[in-house]
Amino acid sequence: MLHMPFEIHVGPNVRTSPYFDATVADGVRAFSVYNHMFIPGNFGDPDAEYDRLINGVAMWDVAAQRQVEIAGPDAERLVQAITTRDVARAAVGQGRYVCVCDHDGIVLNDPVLLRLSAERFWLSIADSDISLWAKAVARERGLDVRVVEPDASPLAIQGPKAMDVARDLFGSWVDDLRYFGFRETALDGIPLVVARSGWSKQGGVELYLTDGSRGGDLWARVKLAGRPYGIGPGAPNDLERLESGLYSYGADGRYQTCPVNPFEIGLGALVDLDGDDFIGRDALVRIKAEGPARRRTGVVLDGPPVAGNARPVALRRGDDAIGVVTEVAYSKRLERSIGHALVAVGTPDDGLTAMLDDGPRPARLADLPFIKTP
Ligand code: THG
Repeated sequence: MLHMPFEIHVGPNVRTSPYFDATVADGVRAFSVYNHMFIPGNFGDPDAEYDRLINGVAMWDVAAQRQVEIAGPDAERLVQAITTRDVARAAVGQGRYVCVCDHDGIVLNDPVLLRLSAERFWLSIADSDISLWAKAVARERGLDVRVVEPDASPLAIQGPKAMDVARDLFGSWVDDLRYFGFRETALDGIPLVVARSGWSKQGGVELYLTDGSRGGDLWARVKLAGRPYGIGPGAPNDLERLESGLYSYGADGRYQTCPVNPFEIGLGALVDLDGDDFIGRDALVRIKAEGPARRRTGVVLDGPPVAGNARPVALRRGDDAIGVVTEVAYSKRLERSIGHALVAVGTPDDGLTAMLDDGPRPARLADLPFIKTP
């Protein structure tokens, strides 16, 4: 990991999750901050945490994936206005991966959209303040909706044995959920929403706890059900997501520091240009017609295993800056250092140099994903 000769000061302005005490009791060793909330970063054993995700089952406090609830007679109109998907086609009980873009087509967030009823939606957001955007658009357009942060806190169960745990907890109906499908239910009187989703390509569910006072109870219940399968605590895994090609809002783009549009990061399929109007549509029509100038790609780095990076670094070809390497990690499965990069379209695949903090590294581009999961 990165050498950090300092601590990060945190105080009461950073919010805690309903699972916070449980994760501390289970040995969390590092937190990050996401949506102004602590999110576990690791539990001190990166190899074991990665191994559980790839070969077993892991449980993650991802309550910092906050929900923006949009409810009321004009809910569908507001969700349509602020997402790139054709929301009329979103069914109750079926989630969808969506983009929220600004008027220039820049990605502000890449949430999971859940339609809880005809007039009630959740946007399960990545790390940016979408409730502000949603509230402002609603009021400026005179829409009859409420935009609130509900008491809803996801706990992810991920890995090849995750569905075994979910089945033991809820019953065999969980196997019938389609990807991003969900259902409201309860577990020992703990109210929650079970969804077939999670920020890995290893499969599993997310439990959206809807009574924040029961976080410790739910954590304990999942831990108990997972014991026969060797469950252990973990966190969204940067190495796995790099291998699997998942987009990370914040790492691979952020509207303030590294503005990107959906077409250049490989999320063009989330843009429904044939459906109803939405904010950013005109810009995205133009960008699609012109062809994006950059593209997100994999990158392989030569030399000893990389330590990880604290910030994006330049990617060069000779003296030309041709892009940025957004995140790197060493993959034991691939026996190489890999990363994601944003590069100018037309850049040759090899003869590149990644300007890592500890020195330049020879690099070449590679297709995403590095590892496909069936
Ligand atoms: N779960 C929930 N909320 C979230 C995330 C999550 N909010 C923040 C962040 N993650 C949102 N971003 C993503 C990014 C990728 C995926 C889900 C949420 C994902 N992608 C698959 C892929 O790219 O292969 C499937 C995409 C698809 O089928 O359209 O799962 O994880 N609750």
